[in-house]
Amino acid sequence: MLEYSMLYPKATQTRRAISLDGMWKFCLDKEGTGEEKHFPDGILGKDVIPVPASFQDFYTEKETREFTGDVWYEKEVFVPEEWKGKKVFLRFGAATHRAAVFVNGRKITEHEGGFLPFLADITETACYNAFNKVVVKVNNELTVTNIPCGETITLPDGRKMSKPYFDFFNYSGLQRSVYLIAVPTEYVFDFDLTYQISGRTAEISYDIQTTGGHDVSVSLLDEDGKEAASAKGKHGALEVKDAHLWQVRNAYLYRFIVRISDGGNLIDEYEQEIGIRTVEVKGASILLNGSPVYLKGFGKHEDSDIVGRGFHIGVMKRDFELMKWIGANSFRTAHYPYSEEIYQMADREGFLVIDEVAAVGLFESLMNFMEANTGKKTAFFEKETTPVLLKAHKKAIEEMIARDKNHPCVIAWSLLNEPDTSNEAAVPYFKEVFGIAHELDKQKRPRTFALIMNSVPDVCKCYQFSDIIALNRYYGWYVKGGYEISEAEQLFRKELDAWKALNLDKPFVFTEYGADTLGTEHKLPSVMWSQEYQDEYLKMTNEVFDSYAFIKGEQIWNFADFQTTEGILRVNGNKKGVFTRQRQPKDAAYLLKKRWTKLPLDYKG
Ligand code: BDP
Repeated sequence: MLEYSMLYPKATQTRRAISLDGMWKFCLDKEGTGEEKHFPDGILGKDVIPVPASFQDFYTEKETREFTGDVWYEKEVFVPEEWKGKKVFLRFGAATHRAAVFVNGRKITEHEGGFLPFLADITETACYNAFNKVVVKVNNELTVTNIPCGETITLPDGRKMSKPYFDFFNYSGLQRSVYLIAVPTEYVFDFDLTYQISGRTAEISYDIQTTGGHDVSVSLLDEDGKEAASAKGKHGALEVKDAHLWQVRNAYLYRFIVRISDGGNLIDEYEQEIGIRTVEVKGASILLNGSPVYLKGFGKHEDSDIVGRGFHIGVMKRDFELMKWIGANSFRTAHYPYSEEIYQMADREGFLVIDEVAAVGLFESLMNFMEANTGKKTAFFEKETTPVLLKAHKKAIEEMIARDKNHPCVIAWSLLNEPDTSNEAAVPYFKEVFGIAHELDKQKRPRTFALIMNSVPDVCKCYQFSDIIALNRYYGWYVKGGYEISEAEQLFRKELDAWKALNLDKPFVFTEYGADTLGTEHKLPSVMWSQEYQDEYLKMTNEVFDSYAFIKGEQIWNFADFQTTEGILRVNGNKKGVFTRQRQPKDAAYLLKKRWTKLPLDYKG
């Protein structure tokens, strides 16, 4: 059961939502003694920092950028008098990776997991018609008992350091919007929608949860604001005649309005934009509204200059414009659930989203994706701590599905990225993780996980759990790059022939493939890292994709260059972007645009 409502904050006739974005007081807690020093009553110093943002890239000291431990935020928040008698919450879009929230010196709540929202109920603690001191302790230490996995080491001089088991910078802080919200004591807590389409008529079955027993009614408005259907009761169905379907890159959004009332008195009202569409996997096809779709697009990151992993509304807009320009129709939220505003935009723009939980780094090594190649025996899921990790992982899946289930853009759940599946110990773990996703998602969307390059047919013990087989493959980069690319192609085809021989009758999607490329490098003839090589690599890869009928999608790694931990394998970040980190095209962008604008939506359908 969910601890709190995951509905996006919204002002309606009965609700209020005030954004607390802006400057917050901020300090690092180098000794980790903030509580002893009474930080919950007020933090140290006068420094202020923007929210939402990662804290790391504002400062000029390396010690701050690399800081691992507790950081503290503080803001004075005015709670209006007229909210007395309502439920009042603080709502954090995310706090990476864990947080404790204090109001007027009292601890209200804690939350574990850095990429999903949570509420702090301040109804009782808040001082009304007055300013309240909100203090948040955020901790960014990595462990193997929470996702994403990694370690925190201590350097000889006593400073802590993050050692991610994954390939992106450990950005952290209050990276998403914070709201102060008020809802009636009896309020809409959650809802589930499922769709059935027959001919021109759609049936929307709905299931509403409220915190009380009063009557519920629902109404559906079309894009002109006309009522398309309505019904009464917490559970029921809406029949929509001449329904406008939500289609790929051609979205139609209805407004779904839920009301609780007591006779003529409105108790609560909530509304959300929804899209009528079905999604399923049938044989080797991914079907949207019964028609086959071929995925073209990216593995992305929430990552940009200055704000790091912080949600930036302008960067989001630019990214969607670039994705449209290049002819993409989909992306995977590698490697964590993204900011909610991004799904709202994908709903509006008609993009297909593979929604990924932050289960990355489930492999026993530091640069795990490199070590996978060595055949080293790891058995990640056999640790004593595995049950603790599993619990956190399942909770994150529950929160992700609760948050994202009513977005038409979400067509599949990715439940892990590149886990260790070479050992039987992974099987019971996968069973639980795939089981809970199926149970919680009323739309029964397809589930998947991204297979690391050593997870080939005779090694991987878990691909049978996937409804869509998602492969991360780097033939021509980590395997036989440069002048050896012809051999890379042979090995690539050999692996795909082995998958084909299994006759799985499931769709395959490439959720990663790519080559690091410096936006500044040109070389004729090509060398690895040059833009010429990225093109050469893509030509080879695209030919391979085109020769196998069961490949139903290509999501290149990565949309844009992104920040990673420093090291010999990364030149100030991962440079596999088709766009630079500043969102300008590399040569490969034009090659992909040419291909993707031509490939029909039902390619190989
Ligand atoms: C895969 C990971 C991804 C990395 C990518 C790479 O899923 O996070 O960034 O490879 O090496 O292992 O570029």
